[in-house]
Amino acid sequence: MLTIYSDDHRLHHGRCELIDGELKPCFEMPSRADHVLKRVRDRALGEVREPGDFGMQPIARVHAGDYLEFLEGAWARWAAEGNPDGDLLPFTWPARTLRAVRPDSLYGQVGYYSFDGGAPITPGTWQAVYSSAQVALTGQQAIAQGANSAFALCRPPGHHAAADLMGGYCYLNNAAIAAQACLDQGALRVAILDVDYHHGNGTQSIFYNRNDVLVTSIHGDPSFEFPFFLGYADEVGEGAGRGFNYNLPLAAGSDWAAWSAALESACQRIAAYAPDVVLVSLGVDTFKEDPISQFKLDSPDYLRMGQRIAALGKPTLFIMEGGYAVEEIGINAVNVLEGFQGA
Ligand code: OKP
Ligand code: ZN
Repeated sequence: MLTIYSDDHRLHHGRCELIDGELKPCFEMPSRADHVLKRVRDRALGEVREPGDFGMQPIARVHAGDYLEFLEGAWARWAAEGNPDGDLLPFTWPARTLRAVRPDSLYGQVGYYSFDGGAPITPGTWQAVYSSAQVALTGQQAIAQGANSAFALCRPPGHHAAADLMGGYCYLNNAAIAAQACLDQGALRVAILDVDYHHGNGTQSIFYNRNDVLVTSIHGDPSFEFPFFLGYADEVGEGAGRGFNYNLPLAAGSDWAAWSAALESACQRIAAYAPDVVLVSLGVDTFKEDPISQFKLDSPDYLRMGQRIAALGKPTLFIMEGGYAVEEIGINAVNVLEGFQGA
């Protein structure tokens, strides 16, 4: 299987996140991608290729122009205001009773364009997230040119990013950008299977009113887990999109038995949709040792996950999302890919 990877991910390295009342080093760190790449090489999965550059156009098909302008320019504004020593992080949001106006100040705007305090902007964030999107688009191109599968080793991840919102370590929605590119190049139906432990609120929101992208997601029930405010089972899509969003929230402590039953259900929904292509938002933070998650999957389970996805029999693009048990992230992610190939 072809892997697409860019060293540019290293340009994004947030310092801290606030977790349990303490500032801790960001869980979403560069070594995550290093471990996955090393495992791809150790297992001789296939060629590792640099991304091409498809420019801003395919990104702007998904994200709002004002948001992209903000993201690209935010660090320079922060530095010009004399704050180059700390990451730019929001701390005030337009929650209920407030107005979702866009303030003039950078600090106000970073709240306006985010939904949590988990997406720091650093000097290299724009270049890293731009490259991460290009990695996904290069994987999409490989599929469009006839490959049966490809692995976009994206970092930063993307599935929490909405059309004009960052959050949950995500800035540009790599999976949504790739899905839209598939449609723009002639696909009629794209299915997204989000297996990350966290609900892909950004992906859901981007396609919520549409029936040309089926969004399915298996995740920690938002009644106890981040992102808390989206991802419930009664969110089924709206308007033309009604019936084309399928959430499978699971209880804390869910193991492979519970998880694989949800996967079976998601796969049956995807098969009924008869998509031209399947995009997998591949988070492996469902692992039992993940430091921020509460599912109980074990490394061999990821092989079975890949096998079941392969049984859909569709061209499949895997797009890296989460996974924070850094030592095992490579084993678990590549197990999915090897399970897919071996099936
Ligand atoms: C990203 B992905 C409070 C903790 C919030 C955010 C988790 C984001 C996960 N700072 N945790 O879906 O793996
Ligand atoms: Zn996650």
